[in-house]
Amino acid sequence: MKLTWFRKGTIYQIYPRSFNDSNNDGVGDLRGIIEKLDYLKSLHIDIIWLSPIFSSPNDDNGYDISDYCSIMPEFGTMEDFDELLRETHKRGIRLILDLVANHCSDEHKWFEEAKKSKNNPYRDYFHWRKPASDGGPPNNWKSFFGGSAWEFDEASGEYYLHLFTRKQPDLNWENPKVREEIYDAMRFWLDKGVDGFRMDVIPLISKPVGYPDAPDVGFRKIIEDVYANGPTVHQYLKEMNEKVISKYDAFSLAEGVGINESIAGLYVNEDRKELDMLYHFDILECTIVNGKFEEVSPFDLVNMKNIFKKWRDAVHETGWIANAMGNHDFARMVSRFGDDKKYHSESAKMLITMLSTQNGTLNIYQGDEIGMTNVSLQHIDEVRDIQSLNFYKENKVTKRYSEELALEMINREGRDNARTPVQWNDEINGGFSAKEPWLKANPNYVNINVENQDKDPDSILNFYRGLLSTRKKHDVFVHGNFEEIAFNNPNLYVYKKTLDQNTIMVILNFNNTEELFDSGYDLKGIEILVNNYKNLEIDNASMTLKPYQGVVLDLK
Ligand code: TEU
Ligand code: CA
Repeated sequence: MKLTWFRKGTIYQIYPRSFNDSNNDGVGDLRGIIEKLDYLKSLHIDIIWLSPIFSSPNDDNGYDISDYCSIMPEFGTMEDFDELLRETHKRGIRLILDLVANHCSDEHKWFEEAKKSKNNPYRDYFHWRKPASDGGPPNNWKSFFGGSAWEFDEASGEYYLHLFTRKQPDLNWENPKVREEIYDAMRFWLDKGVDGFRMDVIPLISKPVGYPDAPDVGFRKIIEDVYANGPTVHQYLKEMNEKVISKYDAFSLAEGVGINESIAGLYVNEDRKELDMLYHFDILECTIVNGKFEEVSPFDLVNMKNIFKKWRDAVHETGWIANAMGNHDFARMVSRFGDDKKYHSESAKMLITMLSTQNGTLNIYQGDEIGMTNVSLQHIDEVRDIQSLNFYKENKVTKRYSEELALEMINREGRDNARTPVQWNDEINGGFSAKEPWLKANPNYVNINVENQDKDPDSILNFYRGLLSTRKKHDVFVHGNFEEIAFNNPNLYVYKKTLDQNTIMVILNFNNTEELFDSGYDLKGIEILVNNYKNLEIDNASMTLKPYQGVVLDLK
C-alpha cells in the first residue's frame, strides 16, 4: 500500500483538559497546548489528535457537544484555536479534531428545540419512541454507561435514545438534515485547515430497523450485533467521504467500536471509499471480558499476538488500521501491559518498540512517552469519570461488590487513570497548573516527569524520540510482510518483517526474567536498530534477553 502521510505519520493524542493549563484555573487549555508544541516536535510525532474542544456542558468531558462550531470557553477562544492550528502547521505537524457525530448534548439547540413538541422541526433529529405497553422503555437496550439507553420525556410522553449518558441523546442519521448539519460542521473546520477527524463511535450511527430487543448475551456482543454496523452505516460513510473528506487533503480515523476483523474491510478497504483507517478495541480490551467493571482475564501474550495477527491479515494490502495501547478511555498502558514498578522504564520502552513495529499508523497517548502510570484514588470524591461514578452508584444499589472493591476496580480499570494531568516537572501538581487541577495529579510526578526525563539520555522520553526518528527512516516498521517466529512462546514475541529489500527482526521479552532465544542467524556484527538496554548478549545465533528487553535487528 502506498504510504500516504497519514499512514506513515505518528499520531499523538491530546486530552486537552489534562494536558497543560496556561492560565492556572486547574483546567488544561488551547494556549497550554501551544506552549508545548516545541516539545511535541521534539518527539518526532507528525499528527496531533485533539479530544473534543467544542462547547459542552461536560457531562462526559466534551463528548457531549452543545455547539459543533465553537470552542469550549474553558479551553479558550476561536483565536486561540486559529493560532494553535497555525503554530502546529508551522512546525510541520498536522492537526485532527474529534468528531462526535453519533450523539450531541441535550443542551444543544437541536435537542432543546426537539423537546418543545412532537411537531417541532428538530424533533426528528433524534430517536423518539412511545413507551412499551407497561409504560417502561421501548426496548431492553442498556447504555454504555449503565442503566437503560432510553430516557423518558414527561412533556411529550415519549422516550429518547441515548447509548451513552442521558445528556448525550443519539442523533437520527436517517434524517438527511442531520447528516447535512454534521457535514457542514466538518467543512467549517476543514476550511480552516484541519487535517481530518477521529470519529467517535462512528459505527453506531445507523440503528437497527424497528429497534429490536437485544439478545441475552454479553455487552460486547450486543454492541457488535445490535448497536453497531446498522443497515445504512456504509451508505452514510460513503456519502460523508464523497461530499466532505475527499474534497480536502484530510483523513478519517474511526473509533471502531463494535467492528470485528471479519467486517473491518467494509469500513477501511481503500476501494470502498469510506474511512481511511480505524482503531479496533481488541488490544485495548484484551483483558476485559465483556465490559468494564466486570470479569477480567489475565494478560496473555499469545492471545495478544493472535489479535495483532488477525487484524493484520484482515486488511493486508487492502485497507489500513491504527494501533494504540492506550487512550483516554483505558487504564495506563505501562500499568496494564508492563510492570509499572520494578521494570517501569524497561517495560515502557519494550511496549512502544512492539507497537511501533506493527503494521499500521502508530498512536501515542499523552504521557505514555514518559511512562505515566495508573493513579490510586483514595476516595470516591476524587473520582471524576462519569462511567466510574455511574458504576459506583449502581453498585451501591445492587451491592454486587463491596464499596472498597468497587473503588479498587475503578482504580484498576477506570478512565481517570489516563486523565490525570500530564507530569511536566516536580513542582506542585506536576507543573500542570498552580491551582488544584480538576482531577488530582498522580503523586508520582515527583519522579516521573518530562523535565527529569528530558535531561536523562536513558529515559523513556528519549527512547521514544530515538525510536520515532528511526521509524521515520525505515518504512518496514510501518508495513510489510510479517513472519511470526515461536508463535506459541508465552514470554517472547518475535517476528521478522520484510519490505522490498529490507528485513528486520523484532525480539521482545514480555517476561520479568531473562529469556534465551535462538534466532537462527549468525548475529556477529549485526546492526541493532533499537534496543531498550545498553547491550545485547549474543552468542553466535543465540541471545539472552534481559527482563522486558526489546530489540530490533536490521537483517538487511
Ligand atoms: O468511547 C466509546 C466507547 O466505546 C467507550 O465508551 C469504551 O467502550 C469504554 O470507555 C470502555 O469501557 C467514545 C469516547 O472515546 C469516550 O470518551 C466517550 O465517553 C464515548 O465515546 C461517548 O462519546
Ligand atoms: Ca486553563
